[in-house]
Amino acid sequence: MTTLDSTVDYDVLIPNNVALASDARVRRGLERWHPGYIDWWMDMGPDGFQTSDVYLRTAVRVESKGADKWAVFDYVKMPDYRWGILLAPQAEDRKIPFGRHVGEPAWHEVPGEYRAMLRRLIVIQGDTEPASVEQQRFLGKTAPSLYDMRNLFQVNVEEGRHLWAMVYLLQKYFGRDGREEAAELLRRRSGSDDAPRMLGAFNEETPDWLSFFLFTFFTDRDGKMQLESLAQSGFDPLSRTCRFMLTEEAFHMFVGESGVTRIVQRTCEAMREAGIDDPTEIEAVRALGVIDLPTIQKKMNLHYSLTLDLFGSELSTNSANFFNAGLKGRFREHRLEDDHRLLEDTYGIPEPANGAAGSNGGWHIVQHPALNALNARLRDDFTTDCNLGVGRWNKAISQTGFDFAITLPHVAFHRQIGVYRDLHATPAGEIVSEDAWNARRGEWLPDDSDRAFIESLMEPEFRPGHYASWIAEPRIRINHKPGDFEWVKLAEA
Ligand code: BYC
Ligand code: FE
Ligand code: FE
Repeated sequence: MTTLDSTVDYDVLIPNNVALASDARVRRGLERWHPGYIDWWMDMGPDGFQTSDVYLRTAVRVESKGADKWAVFDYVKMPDYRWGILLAPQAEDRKIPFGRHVGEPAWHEVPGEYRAMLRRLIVIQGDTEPASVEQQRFLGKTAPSLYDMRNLFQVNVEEGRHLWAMVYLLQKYFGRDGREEAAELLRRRSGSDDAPRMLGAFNEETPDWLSFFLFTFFTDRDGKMQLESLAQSGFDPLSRTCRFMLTEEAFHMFVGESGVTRIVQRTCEAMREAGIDDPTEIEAVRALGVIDLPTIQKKMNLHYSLTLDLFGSELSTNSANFFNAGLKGRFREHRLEDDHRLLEDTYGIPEPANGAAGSNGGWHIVQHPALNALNARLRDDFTTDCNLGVGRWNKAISQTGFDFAITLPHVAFHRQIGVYRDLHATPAGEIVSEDAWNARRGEWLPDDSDRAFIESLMEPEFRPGHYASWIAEPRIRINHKPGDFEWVKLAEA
C-alpha cells in the first residue's frame, strides 16, 4: 500500500516526502545543518569542478508512475544539487520480520531499550557516505572521459544524499544527541589522524580510476548488502530510507562493474592488435598504454580484502544483538524460509584444519551458532554477488580469446578484522609464515611500481566523445545520449 508521500515538497529548501513543512522542529534542525553541509561539500567534494555544469540525475519522487520517472536528468552545478529526503512508501501493517520481536508491529518511534544500538548503526552507515566523497575528491582531474567524470559526480552527489538520509533519522528520532552526531559526521575526515572515518576501508586512498571502479564494485556493494540488511529493520523509518537508497545504489554498482569491464576489454583488444598471446607479458602489455590483467588482479585482491573487513568479525555478539533486537536482519530476510529467530541454527565458517600458521592442512568448516555468525553469512552473500560480476569480466577476456581468469582471493587473504586477522594466507588459501607472506606480498598486492605505472596512465581526456587509451568506450550510455554528448560542461576550458 502506498500513501500520499510519493510527491516531493519543493516549496521548502530541502526536497522531501516526509512532510517537513509541517514538522518545524526537524525542518529547522536540518536547515541549521545545511550550511555546514555545503561548507563540507565545497571543502571536501569534487575538487576543481564545483562551478561546472554536470548532467545529473536528481531523485524527485520515490516511485515511477507511467511516464513519471523517480528521477529527472538535467545540467546542475553540484553545490546547487537538490539533496532531498526520500523514504520508500510506508507499507501498511508492516511487522518486524525477525528476532525476538518477530511478528510484532514495526516501530515508528525508536524503541527505548535499543536506542543506543540503533543510533550506532545509523551513525556508522552515515559516516561511510561522506567518507567515500572525500576519498574520491581528486579523481575528476584525471577522468578518462567526460562520461566517466559525470558518473563519478553522480555517485558523489548521491552519497551526499545518503548522508542527508541518515542525518534526517538522527535529527528526527534522536533529539539532541542525534544533532551532535549529525555535526560529527561533518567533522570526521577520511584518512585523518585525529578524526578519521569510523571504518577501516573508508580511510584508504582512492588514488586512480581503476581503484575507483573497484571501490564502486566492491565497497559500494558492501553498501548494498548492509542497506539490504537494514532495509529489513523493525524500525520502519530506517527500513524505508534504506529501501529508497538501494534504488540509487544500483547505479553505483553499474559504474564499477562496467568500468572494470571496459578496462579489461581495452586491454584484451590492445593485446590482440599487437599480437600478444600471453597476458602475463606485463612489460609488453604496459607498453601499449593499457593495464595488464595481472595488475588488475592485484588491485582487485586489495579492494576485495579491504571490503571483506567492513563486514566486521565473522563471529560477533554485536551482530547477534542487532538481530535479536530486530534492528538489522539478514540479506533479503523476507525471502528466507526459517523461523527468523535462529536460536537453534548453526552456520559454518572455514577454519584452518591444523590451527596455526605454518600448517598446510587445508580448511574445514566449523559450525557456530547462527546468531553469532551473521556477519560471516552476509559476507558470504556478498562474495556470491561479487562472483556474478567477476564472471562477466572473465567472459570479456575469454571472448577475445585469451586464457586468463580473474578470481576472488580466499576469504582469509590479507584481513585486518575478524577470525583470520592473525593468519597469513595466500590468495589461494594456503597458510604461510609471516616472513614468507611478506616476501611474496608484491605478487598479490599492488607495489610501488604498479602504482607508478597506473598513475602514469591517469592523464585527463576531456574532449567529448574521446576516451583515455586504457579504457573502452561504453556500449550503453546513461539516458540514451549520443556518443559525443557533453556530459560535463567544464567551467574553465
Ligand atoms: N573498521 O562485532 P564486530 C556504504 C568495530 S558501506 C573499523 O566485529 P559488528 C558505502 C565495530 O564497530 C556500508 N572498525 O562487528 C559504501 C565494533 O566497535 P565497538 C556501511 C570496525 O559490530 C561505499 C568492533 O569493531 N554500513 O554504505 O557486528 C560508498 C567489533 O565489531 C570494523 C554499515 O556498515 C572495520 N572494518 O559489525 C559509500 C552498516 N569492523 O562497537 C557508502 C552499519 C568492525 O566495539 N554497521 N569494527 O566500538 C554495522 O552493521 C556494523 O557496525 C558493522 C560491524 C557491520 C560495520
Ligand atoms: Fe551510499
Ligand atoms: Fe554507493
